[in-house]
Amino acid sequence: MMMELLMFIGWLALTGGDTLPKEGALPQKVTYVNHRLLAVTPQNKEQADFLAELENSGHLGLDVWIEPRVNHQGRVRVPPETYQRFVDLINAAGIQHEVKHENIQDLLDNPPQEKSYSGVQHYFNGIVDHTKYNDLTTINNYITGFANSFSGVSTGTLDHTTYEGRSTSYIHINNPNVSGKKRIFIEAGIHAREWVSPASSMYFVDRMLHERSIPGSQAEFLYNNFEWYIVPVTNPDGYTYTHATDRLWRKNRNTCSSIFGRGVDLNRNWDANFGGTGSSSSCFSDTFRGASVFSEAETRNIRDWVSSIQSNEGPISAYLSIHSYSQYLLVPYGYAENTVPDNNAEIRRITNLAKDAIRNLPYQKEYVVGTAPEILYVASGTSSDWARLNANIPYAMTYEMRPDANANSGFELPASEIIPTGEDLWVSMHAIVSEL
Ligand code: 0X9
Ligand code: ZN
Repeated sequence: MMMELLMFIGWLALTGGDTLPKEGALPQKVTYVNHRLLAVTPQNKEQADFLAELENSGHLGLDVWIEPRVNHQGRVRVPPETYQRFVDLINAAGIQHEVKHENIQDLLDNPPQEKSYSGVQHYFNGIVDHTKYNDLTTINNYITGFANSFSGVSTGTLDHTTYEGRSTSYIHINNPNVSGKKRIFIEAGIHAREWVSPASSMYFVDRMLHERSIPGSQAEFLYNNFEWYIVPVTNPDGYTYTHATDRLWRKNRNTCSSIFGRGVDLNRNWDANFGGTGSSSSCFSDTFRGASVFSEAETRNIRDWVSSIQSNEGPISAYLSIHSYSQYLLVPYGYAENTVPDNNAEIRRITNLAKDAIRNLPYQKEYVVGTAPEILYVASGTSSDWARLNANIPYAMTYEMRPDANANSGFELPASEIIPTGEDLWVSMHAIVSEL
């Protein structure tokens, strides 16, 4: 309680209370004027632990975009109010830093432009406008549009409505002329600010449906040999909030028992070492795990759909959770170091083929393969761990899409990179399912 009180006071100091909606007024947009993006590089375990402590305490309002690891540059957003304090603390601890952005609001107002990908064939032919980040209503309309325009597609909404009363749309693609297909589950948009996740999964669906009639195409192969279960926006409240109010919001919008704290990290709420390392019990934290396992409508939605598919239709062969950013392909498990499933070797073999497929595109992007503790951090209660551990799905993996971990644009990936990132997803998914 003392900790929560301290965090609350810290939070008031940071926001000045100005993000609270005034009665009768629309909530103001959260701004990031003079928030800096710092590259921070710990050189030993003590320094890395010190940074993690500063982050987890919540006192300085730090927002970690890339976790600082020993001899690896992390990326941390620091509010102006706590900047000097933070710099003093890390200087005293001997930790190096470099300012990468002086004013993150500038980055959000003027998203970076793409370098030109001349000579590369982009996919523009479908229903969806892939040249911008569409809002929830537009995405949901596209999803309904798929079912209206194509045979073998059914769409609908999942059972549980969210805290703010929204429904969650799904897409089920099932070629009625082929039986015995393997089942693939794609969960995207569980983290609100990771906009390229819903966008690249919509590209994937659009491309499969529009190219499946081309004889010998990859789309034809994907449609004829697999049954697809796809949730493009798993966190509709959070996604809406990032469009309307706060571009950098990560969690859902549930309230907590503590005053003013808001939001559960939906990728800490699953039954996979729930409550363990790499998740927080404080609602003020960006990794708040929630009051109890599966406390949230959004995680129950996926759990219940997966279990109804597995009991009524048959086993699911692969579960893919799509995030951004840092260009990682994270194999199980994330909840502890040196802990892998019995088919670890097979999962890694397949995932390395996915990595190669992405590198062989004209963009030649490098994605790093490993478990979360190996290349990122320990994270308990995540969806893909649950899929492998608890739902017994043989192949489970978490994608971190573009940009790479050193990019200073972070979640503001230029919209012109939606299609290239969608192609990363397309070729890697093709490589994965071909091996199942
Ligand atoms: O922390 C997370 O939830 C993921 N990273 S993100 O920057 N998109 O928030 C990583 C989750 C890793 N989980 C597993 N490998 N299971
Ligand atoms: Zn994420």
